[in-house]
Amino acid sequence: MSDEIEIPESHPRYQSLLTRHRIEAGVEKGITSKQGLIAQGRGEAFDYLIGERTTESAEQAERVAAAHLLLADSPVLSVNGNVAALVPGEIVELAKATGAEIEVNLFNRTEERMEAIAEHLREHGAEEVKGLTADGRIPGLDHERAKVDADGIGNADVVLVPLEDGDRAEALGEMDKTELVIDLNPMSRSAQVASVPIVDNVIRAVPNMTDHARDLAAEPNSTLEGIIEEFDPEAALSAAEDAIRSGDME
Ligand code: PTJ
Repeated sequence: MSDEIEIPESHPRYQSLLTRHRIEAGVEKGITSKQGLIAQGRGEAFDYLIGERTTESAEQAERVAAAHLLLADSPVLSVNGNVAALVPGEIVELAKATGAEIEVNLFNRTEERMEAIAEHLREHGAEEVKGLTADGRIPGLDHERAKVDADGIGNADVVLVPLEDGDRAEALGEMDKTELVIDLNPMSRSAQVASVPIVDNVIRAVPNMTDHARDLAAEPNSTLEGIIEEFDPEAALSAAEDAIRSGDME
């Protein structure tokens, strides 16, 4: 199965069908777990209620997240099986725009999937992919999920964790790292513990963050710090929940 299929862009559910196809192709390639299909279905339901668009508050969170990545000493973008299937090239672009490392970090970790995802990212332009050394540990988690690279997520001050499971998001937060979480469910534990919750589809959020990073790249640190200080994660979560519950398409 190829990564892309012919869907006319005029189709009313174009994005959704393309996304589904990418996830399906990810499973076929041994990149995405079967649980990833279920996670995608849950995400789609929230996206449908949000109106399959980037809300104003998500756009703002994406700008704040870009500012965090630009200011960080050691930023890392964590990639799982869904992210690798949906936005491999876009993650590489974001890493280049912000100077971040890319690390594969899986909920259902197997060596085969780790290798397949690293290879897939390299095919999409990644020069270095971390996660395979696994010489660091996230405290308070069971063995497989806790594995990280000591000089990657282990040492990071800012980590982007798209579609994360709640336990690990919480454990990473307890390591005093600034966590940027992309999750369509504003009520998920990952979104709730994030320094910057981005309630948007990863296929829209990642390229948006890259655009913001490019836009902000020449700004002085004081401007980036100002953007970060103004951000209120509680307000962002409330705005997302309101959009979902009210069905208000703005
Ligand atoms: O590849 P692995 O082994 O690391 O596993 C990855 C999954 C996603 C299967 C694993 O982390 C998992 O089970 O996650 P959860 O607990 O199902 O959480 C996934 C969250 O991401 C849910 O809150 C979904 O609503 C949300 N989500 C799903 N698809 C998208 C999404 N958020 C943004 N964009 C999406 N496309």
